[in-house]
Amino acid sequence: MKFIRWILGKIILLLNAVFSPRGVKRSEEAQRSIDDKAQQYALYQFEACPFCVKVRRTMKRQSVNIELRDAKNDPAHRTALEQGGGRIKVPCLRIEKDGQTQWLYESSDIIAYIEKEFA
Ligand SMILES: N[C@@H](CCC(=O)N[C@@H](CS)C(=O)NCC(=O)O)C(=O)O
Repeated sequence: MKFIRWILGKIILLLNAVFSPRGVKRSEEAQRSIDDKAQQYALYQFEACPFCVKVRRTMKRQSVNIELRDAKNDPAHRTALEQGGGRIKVPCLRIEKDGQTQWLYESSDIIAYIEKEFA
């Protein structure tokens, strides 16, 4: 079972690399402003999780460079996700806004959020 999951993960990563979406092109200034805004966010994720791949593809499409935090292999990020968000489930978007921290789970909610904030 673990081996099948590993193989599936590799296939997902390969397909994602081959069919990588194109990012939207902005002026340098507009992209700088998006990059500044993206610093308020961090995406807790597993590299080969299909739901995380879906979110990363949206980020790529929107040319949004949100920091990725590996919650599978990095114990500090894993603990931060568990303590801050309340559970180990990925993807989870950490949002730091107006001095408040919010943890958004569910890939479809994260995608809708990114599209609304950055499109
Ligand atoms: N409905 C969720 C499903 C997310 C999900 O099942 N994520 C798996 C990884 S692919 C997970 O976090 N499992 C917990 C674990 O493996 O510890 C979504 O769309 O975000």
